[in-house]
Amino acid sequence: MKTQDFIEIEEQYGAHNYHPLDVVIERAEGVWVYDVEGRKYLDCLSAYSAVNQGHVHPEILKALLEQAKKVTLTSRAFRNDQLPMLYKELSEMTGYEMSLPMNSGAEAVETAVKLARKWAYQVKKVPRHQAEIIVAGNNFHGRTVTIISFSTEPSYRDDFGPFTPGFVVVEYGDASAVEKAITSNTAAVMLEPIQGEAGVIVPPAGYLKAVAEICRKNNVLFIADEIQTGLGRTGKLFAAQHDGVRPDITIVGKALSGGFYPVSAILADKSVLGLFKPGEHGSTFGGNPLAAVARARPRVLHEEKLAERSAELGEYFIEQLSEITSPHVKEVRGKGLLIGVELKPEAGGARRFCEALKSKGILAKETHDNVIRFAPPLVIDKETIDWALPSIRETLNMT
Ligand code: IF1
Repeated sequence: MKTQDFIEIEEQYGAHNYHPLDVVIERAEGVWVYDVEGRKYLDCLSAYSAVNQGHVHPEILKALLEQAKKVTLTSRAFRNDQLPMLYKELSEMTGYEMSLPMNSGAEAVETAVKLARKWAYQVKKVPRHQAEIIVAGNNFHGRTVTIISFSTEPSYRDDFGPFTPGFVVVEYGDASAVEKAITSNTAAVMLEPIQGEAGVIVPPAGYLKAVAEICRKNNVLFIADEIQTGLGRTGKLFAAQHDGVRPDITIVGKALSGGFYPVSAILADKSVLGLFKPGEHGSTFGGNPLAAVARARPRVLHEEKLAERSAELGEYFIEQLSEITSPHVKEVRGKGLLIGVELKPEAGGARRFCEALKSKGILAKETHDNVIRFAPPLVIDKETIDWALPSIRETLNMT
């Protein structure tokens, strides 16, 4: 079957909850993906930063296959030999005392919301069911009803009410707005260290540090959603580290499993994560032995110095993109290999540029109407970036 055949079947039988580029991928390796007609593309999305270490990484594949032959799912009703080791290795890698594994990023965000509320009632003595969590405008933390209850994007929330109460939205990047929004009922502040979906919005230097200090002074938990920015993507293990901040709760997902299998987790110290008692939270697949792939991922991150690569090659990529003269580009921004090219409103939207890039063998995706996101796997090399630049330059100069 050809590309169009697959598209027609997908359009007929599948819900239309996405508007994907018309490329039908059948295999991938490293930074390259291949469509059903044998065409090769440079992946500049990395499945929204879930494939940081490159597609089908052999070491993670090996871990997955070996485990899949032994046991894939025990549930948490029993114990298994992979979960304790994952807990230990996550603690050693991140410095947090404990973790709680889930599956999707949204589930981990929901877990963090529940934990922050529990901490408010049991530790801070906030009156039960009065806890407030401060979030940022233009946030993206997932698609569950509670999470979209605090989204500011109409298309993510309009037809999905009634909404979960207990959230206060403040302007991103303004620490004083956080301070003004804190009340005696505030349990936590939850932020993306860089807002990915909002268009790779990098906050002012010192913002996260100021928010963390405000939280500390006001006995409020600071929660960082590092599902997209974490695990090397921005040039450090966690993006919050660029501001020298250690959040009370860090949420990870996506690249935690290298894109092989949905594995997410929240990381915290015992004083917070120790509050969950048996039976109060969980999921069928959370912490299953197949999540052992998540044990291979940190090894790869460390062994292949992916965070360092992201910092060095991200700086180069941003520098080269910034030097492109184009009538359409408003701003190039980002950190590490999480890069956004914002186009001027008169450029006619980022989608047509992504379509043009596809025709040149580069897969990038628009976020919000005017931003092209460039986020290739962290295993990309300078030669491949240099290969892509002429096509990107040509595309950014199309009429
Ligand atoms: C979609 C966006 C990116 C995330 C952060 C939690 C989650 C995500 C910071 C939830 C997920 C994905 C979801 C996917 C597209 C993609 C996305 F455009 F939607 F926002 F990356 F920017 N926190 N982001 O980025 O994790 O439950 O998906 O595992 O829903 O369209 P999830």
